[in-house]
Amino acid sequence: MAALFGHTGQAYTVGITGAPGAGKSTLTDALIGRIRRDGAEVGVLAIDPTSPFSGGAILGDRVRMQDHATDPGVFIRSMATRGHLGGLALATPQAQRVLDAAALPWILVETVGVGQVEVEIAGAADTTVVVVNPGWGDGVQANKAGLLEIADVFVVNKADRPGVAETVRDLELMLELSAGSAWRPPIIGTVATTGEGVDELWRVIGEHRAHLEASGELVVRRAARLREELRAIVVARLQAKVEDQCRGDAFEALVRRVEARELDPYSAADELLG
Ligand SMILES: Nc1nc2c(ncn2[C@@H]2O[C@H](COP(=O)(O)OP(=O)(O)OP(=O)(O)O)[C@@H](O)[C@H]2O)c(=O)[nH]1
Ligand SMILES: [Mg+2]
Repeated sequence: MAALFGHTGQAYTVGITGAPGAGKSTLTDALIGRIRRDGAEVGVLAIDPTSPFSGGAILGDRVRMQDHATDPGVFIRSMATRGHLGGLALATPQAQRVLDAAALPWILVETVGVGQVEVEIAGAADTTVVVVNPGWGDGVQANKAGLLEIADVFVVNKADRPGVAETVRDLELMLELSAGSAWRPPIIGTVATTGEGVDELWRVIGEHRAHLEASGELVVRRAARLREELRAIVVARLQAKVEDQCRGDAFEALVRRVEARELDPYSAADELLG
């Protein structure tokens, strides 16, 4: 990473997140096709935090993106957590950097938007696309999962199914309530399986990028992400140090002295850290 880092910072990252089965992989596949039509190269990270055994979903991603499997302008990598979510939160930006350093101008990151860590990973993109499906309460679910806050663009995918208008209205209402920023997330209907709406989605992603660049917010966002990442690394290192300190003979000896009431726990901690 030390060798690569100086070569990074050029790629633009688009996060694609939403509930399991919302059509994220199919949509990602359609976006790959759209990007390739412009002749640009693209890297894809499909992150699968849910299943520790994971064959299923990752194989699914491969199958769904196999149109592009032999295209040298497309690099697709699946990553699983093996039950260690925190590790994934640290590993994902590193994986993005490898693709960035390889001079891929676009990086798409697919994550399942459930749970705090996943949403955190999903939000660590330049543009975050939140995918929902038609049907009552889907907007509410996005809100509950914390996806509303990280959304730059909403996609109502599976727009070939009934209930699109209600879902759009639902999302609009919630955006109304949380309004206030300079960018209002647009809501795009798509049918990922046929490619319907994908051109418009791509256009809107471009608009959001232009907005971030013109307003200076892109620089601010990226700086905030680096700050958060550095902080997370420091916390992880300190945590490892703590684990190290709190075992072994010296630690056990202190526990015994506390047990014998020779020492109070605070003084014991001072002694250990000193
Ligand atoms: N009818 C319809 N089906 C769709 C559409 N988009 C995706 N699907 C189907 O929905 C299913 C799930 O699609 P995926 O792309 O795997 O969804 P995902 O969000 O990546 O799923 P996970 O990664 O497992 O969370 C597949 O059977 C797709 O063919 C759509 O626009 N309309
Ligand atoms: Mg998927």
